[in-house]
Amino acid sequence: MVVQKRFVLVKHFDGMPKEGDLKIVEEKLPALKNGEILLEAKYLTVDPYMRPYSARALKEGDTMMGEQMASVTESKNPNFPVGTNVVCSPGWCTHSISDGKGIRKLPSLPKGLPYSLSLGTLGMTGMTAYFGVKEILNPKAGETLFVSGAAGAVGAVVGQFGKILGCRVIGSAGSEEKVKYLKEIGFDDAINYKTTTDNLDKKIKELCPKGIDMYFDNVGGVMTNTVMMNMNDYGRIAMCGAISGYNAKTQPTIPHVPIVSKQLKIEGFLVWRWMTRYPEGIKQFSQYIDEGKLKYKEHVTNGFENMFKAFCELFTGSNFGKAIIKV
Ligand code: NAP
Ligand code: FER
Repeated sequence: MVVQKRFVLVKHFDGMPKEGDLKIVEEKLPALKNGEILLEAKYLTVDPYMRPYSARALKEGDTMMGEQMASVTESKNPNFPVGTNVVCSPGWCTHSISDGKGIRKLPSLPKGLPYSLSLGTLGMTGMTAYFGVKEILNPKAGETLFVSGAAGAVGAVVGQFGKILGCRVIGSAGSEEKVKYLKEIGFDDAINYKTTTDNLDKKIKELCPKGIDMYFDNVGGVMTNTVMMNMNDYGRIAMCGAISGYNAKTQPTIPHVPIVSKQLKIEGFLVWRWMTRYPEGIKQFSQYIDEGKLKYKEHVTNGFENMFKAFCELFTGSNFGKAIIKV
């Protein structure tokens, strides 16, 4: 008999997620029926989308949603023998029972790369960078790309991919340590937005002397308004996320003037649009990692019980790299 631990939404988030919004529930799982498998989580992921998405997709009492990398520990389904490694979405739980539908089998990864990468650079966040850059921005060599949230799971990959494609890449992030890291992984320059408040516009102009052709937006808010003011005519914006507003009670207004006067093209997107094309992006990024062209950084929290703490850290910038929970 296996005991499942899971995080349940006690109360919808109001402002910053806080203690008491979630609780851990323990429950014995039933014996497997024919066609079913028992999955044991090895790595789980916390992602910013869980904050806005929970508001519209979950009821109080539901299990928090999300992906995990898991192994099959018992099987009554010949397609998933014991030991099969998978990515699945049973939510924030240690064990789950599945009939195998909607589960992605993982190939063995080269050169001892951690399986947690299937939740990051070789998973949802990496594919956000891959398809967001390739399909929405479609960069040309020599163009200037600005990335906000640049030291995060998506942003760091966007910037490195932009460099591989021959762009000038400038990022913004929330600490000196993150700025230093961005330059180490190949960004041409980076801005610490927490210390560049009054002179953000001046700093952007200094680092982007030819203006900004493409903006990959992860944060929204003041950063986005200021970047928009510095875009070239017909600039393209991939609107990926707006974490600065996820806990806010009111939403900022759209800066109409630069959008109209610079004739910007803004496209929002969800990575799930390209779910069936993940193998293409994973193949390309695995190759870049193998060639040393793409670096990855993970922020690993040990212990399932600490998952909510890891989630809250996303909104203070305490994570430095893809936030992963190792069970
Ligand atoms: P992440 O960047 O690894 O972690 C979140 C980071 O956001 C923090 O480390 C923090 O970095 C920054 N942040 C937090 N509050 C902020 C604020 N008020 N202003 C500016 N920055 C703030 O997370 P991620 O997984 O890569 O996600 C980044 C963005 O992409 C999010 O907006 C997310 O919703 C979006 N996303 C969209 C899709 C899609 O399909 N459209 C898929 C995945 C992710 P600092 O230290 O730099 O502040
Ligand atoms: C994200 C922010 C919001 C994201 C998804 C959403 C996949 C929204 C999804 C929805 O409402 O369907 O970072 O990443």
